[in-house]
Amino acid sequence: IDLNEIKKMKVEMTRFMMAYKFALDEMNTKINILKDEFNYIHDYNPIEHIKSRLKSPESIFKKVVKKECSFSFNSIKESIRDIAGIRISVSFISDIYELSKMLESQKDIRVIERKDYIKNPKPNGYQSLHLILEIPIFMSDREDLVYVEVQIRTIAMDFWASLEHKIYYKYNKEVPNRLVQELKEAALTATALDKKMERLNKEITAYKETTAVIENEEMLL
Ligand code: 0O2
Repeated sequence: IDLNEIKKMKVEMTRFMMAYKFALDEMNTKINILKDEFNYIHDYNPIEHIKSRLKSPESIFKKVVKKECSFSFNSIKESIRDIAGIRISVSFISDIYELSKMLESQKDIRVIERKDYIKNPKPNGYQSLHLILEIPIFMSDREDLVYVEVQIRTIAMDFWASLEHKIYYKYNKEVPNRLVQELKEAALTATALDKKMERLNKEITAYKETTAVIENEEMLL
C-alpha cells in the first residue's frame, strides 16, 4: 500500500465533498432569501420546510457500484447528481411552480434537468418536482460548477413519500401487492386534498382582494 497515494486520495475526496457542501450552503441561502422576501413583501410564506443533506461517501460508493460508473471524480460528478440534495415542502401545488420558476431564472443557476413527477406521477403514485441545478462556487484558487438536486413538493406529497419510503425499506424493496395498491390510492387522496386546498386558498385570496378594494373605496368617500 502506497501511503502517499492514500493521503493524496483523501485530500482529493475532501476537496470533492467540500465543493458540494459549499454548493448546498449557497443554494440554501438562495432559498432562504426567497422565503424571507416572500414574508416581507407578500406577507405570505409558501415554504413550509427545507431539508438539505449531503450524500455520505458510503452511499456515493454504493450508487457508483449500482450504476456501474467508473471511480473517477469526473464520472461520479456526472452520474451521481444528487450528492448535494435539498427538499422543499410548500403549501400549494402552484407554490411549487412559482418557487421553481424563481430558482430557475436566477442568472448564476443553470437548469440541467427538470423532472415533473406531478404532471407525470411515477407508477407507484410518487409526486414531486425534481430539478438538477448547476451553480458556481468560488474558492481561494478556483471556481467550480456543482450540481445540486432540488426536490419541491407539497406537504401532502411529502407525507406520502416519507411513508412510502419507510414501507419500501421495511419490506426490503418487495412491498406486498395489497400495500402497493393502497399506497396508490393514498397518492390519489393526497392529490385530491392538494387540489381542494388550492381551490379554497384561491377563493380566500380572491375574497381578501375584493374586501380590500371595497375598504379602499370606502376610505376615498
Ligand atoms: P435518497 O436516499 O432520497 O437520496 P438517480 O438514482 O437519482 O440517478 P433517478 O431514479 O432518475 O436516478 O432519480 P429521480 O427519479 O430523480 O429520483 C431520485 C430521488 O427522488 C430519490 O433518491 C428519492 O429521494 C426520490 N424518489 C424518487 N422516486 C421515489 C419514490 O417512488 N418514492 C419515494 N419515497 N422517493 C422517491 P434516492 O437516491 O433513491 O434516495
